[in-house]
Amino acid sequence: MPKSGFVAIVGRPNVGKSTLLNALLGEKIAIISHKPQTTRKKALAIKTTKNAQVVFVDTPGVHRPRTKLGEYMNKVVSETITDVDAAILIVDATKEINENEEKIISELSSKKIPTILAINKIDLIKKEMLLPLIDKYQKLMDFVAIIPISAKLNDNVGALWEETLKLMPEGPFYYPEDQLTDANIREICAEIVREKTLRLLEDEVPHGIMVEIEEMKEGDRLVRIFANIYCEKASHKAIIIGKNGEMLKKIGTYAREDMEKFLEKKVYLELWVKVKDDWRNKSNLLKSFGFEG
Ligand SMILES: Nc1nc2c(ncn2[C@@H]2O[C@H](COP(=O)(O)OP(=O)(O)OP(=O)(O)O)[C@@H](O)[C@H]2O)c(=O)[nH]1
Ligand SMILES: [Mg+2]
Repeated sequence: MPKSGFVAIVGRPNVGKSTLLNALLGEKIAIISHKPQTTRKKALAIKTTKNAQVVFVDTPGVHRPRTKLGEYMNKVVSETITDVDAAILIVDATKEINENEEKIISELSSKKIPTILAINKIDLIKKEMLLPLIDKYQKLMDFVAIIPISAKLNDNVGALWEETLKLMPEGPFYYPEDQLTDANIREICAEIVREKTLRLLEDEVPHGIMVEIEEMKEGDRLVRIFANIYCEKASHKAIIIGKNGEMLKKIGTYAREDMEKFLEKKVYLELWVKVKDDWRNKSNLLKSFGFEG
């Protein structure tokens, strides 16, 4: 009998959840940036071997919300935790534990979710710091295992996979063996554009950005993609476009390069910047962008 199950990847913002997801899969499914609150919706990464299928669920970082979108993001985490066979809690080895982690731990404990603690970014600390760190976390919850990793360098991610497998119940596969994610091509392309804005723009501007693929025309060798970048204010629009359109050009160039790798075809990309006033606080706009509930 094969094994199969769902595993939530949870933690506060910026600890490396999406980086780990990609490392586990060996493919770039989720976008990554050095800014907190990069991930907004849950995303599935499906890893299938001969005898097992594990569906990892990437989640937004748990934080103190300041917008309706933030509230939605936190809710996604709570709902995800309710519905999984196990969880991986990721913490950043260079950071002190804070109230967001305490909140997640109390939720995992009360729902009795078997949880592995992954202490990430160990490439940034001295080896002798590790034992005291493990000791500290051990006192917080009865973790199934504590595994130090570097998601970015793919260090010890294999050990984490082995521990995860041990927690999976017997059962049939949920998805076709060759499926890697539940996200569709349009969603991934929109996320690629958003990733570039997060990497290239400063302060609040990228957090107020939403990307929508308006049209995608696929030919034999070329894919034409037309996308809208929505932002919250006219002043943000000017920043996104940049002097002589240089910023938008940069965003487009980097995004196109990633899309070409992902789609394995040449891409023609056209980006338009539009303003949607304070959309992160407007229920109807959030809904139209797919942030349901
Ligand atoms: N040095 C180091 N950096 C890492 C490691 N893992 C992730 N990072 C970096 O940490 C930053 C955040 O990574 P993400 O994967 O986007 O973090 P996240 O937890 O998904 O963040 P949110 O989606 O905002 O909640 C990026 O700059 C990553 O390159 C690691 O093992 N070592
Ligand atoms: Mg993320």
